[in-house]
Amino acid sequence: MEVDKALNESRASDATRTARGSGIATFMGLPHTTTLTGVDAVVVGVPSDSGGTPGSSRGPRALRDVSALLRPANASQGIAPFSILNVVDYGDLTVIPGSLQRTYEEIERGLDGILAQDVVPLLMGGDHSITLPHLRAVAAHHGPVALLLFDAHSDTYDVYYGSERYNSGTMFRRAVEEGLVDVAHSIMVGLRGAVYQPSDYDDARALGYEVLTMDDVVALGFDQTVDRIRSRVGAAPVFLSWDVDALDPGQAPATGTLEIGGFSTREMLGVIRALEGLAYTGFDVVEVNPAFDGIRQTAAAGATMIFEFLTLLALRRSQVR
Ligand SMILES: [Mn+2]
Repeated sequence: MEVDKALNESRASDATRTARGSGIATFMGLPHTTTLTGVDAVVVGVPSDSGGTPGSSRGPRALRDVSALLRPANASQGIAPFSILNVVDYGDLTVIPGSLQRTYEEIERGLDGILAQDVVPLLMGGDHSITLPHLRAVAAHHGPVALLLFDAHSDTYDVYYGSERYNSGTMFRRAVEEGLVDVAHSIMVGLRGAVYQPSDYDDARALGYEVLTMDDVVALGFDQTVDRIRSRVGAAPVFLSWDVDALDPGQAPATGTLEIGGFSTREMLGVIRALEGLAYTGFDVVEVNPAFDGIRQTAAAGATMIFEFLTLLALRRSQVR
């Protein structure tokens, strides 16, 4: 469908035309609407911390606020994503503080309406537990998807506190049990830090995931890391989940779990940009916790990732057309 790309681009944030940071804080100044005719992708907030780290519910507002610093074109990738894609800020999905199950129902319902119109959702969390209903909604429309996870943690534990099956540490086990992910094409990247048992990563592998710990990434180098990801995912529809704790806490300190020895922002940009051409069906950026974000560097990293993900979508769209 032809859309008025020039109009869309002119409405994205551009400080040569409108003072930076002026107006209501939508993501990158994109129009806020829930009318999706002609829309290719939406940025949507999920201000929930009912599944994990208190304070991450403030993530969407922080990401929108700092996104005023982003300019609309990507020189590294040689593309102006908003000249290819019609993107809007959909606002926030409904969440029910204290009720993760009702929050999940709302997220699934909200995303179903978006996906039914062939629109790619980019979610701003929120704690990482929101990824399970996101995967449910995406799998309902696309079938099981390859999970591409950047995270310090596998989040494949079975239960916490004896019987708690749904939280920000279990969703990638639940996703396998529910048949939401195509594990044969799924890969987890950047795992590190102290674990509960030495065999924790083997538990993730036993579920079928390929696991590249941060030690593996360093041993392989970034080019080979990208090769491993690309060969694992292949042509499968892919869901990219990006926990900000994949970054080193020295550069992204505002998150619930500080695991030293992570990706630098520079390294992460290189890896993400090299992952163009994959068949992306959904993205999320989770676990930004603004209360700890001294100079907004963590939110800036998260917002920039959303921009890079939009760029990946635009590149893919320009290749497929
Ligand atoms: Mn994590």
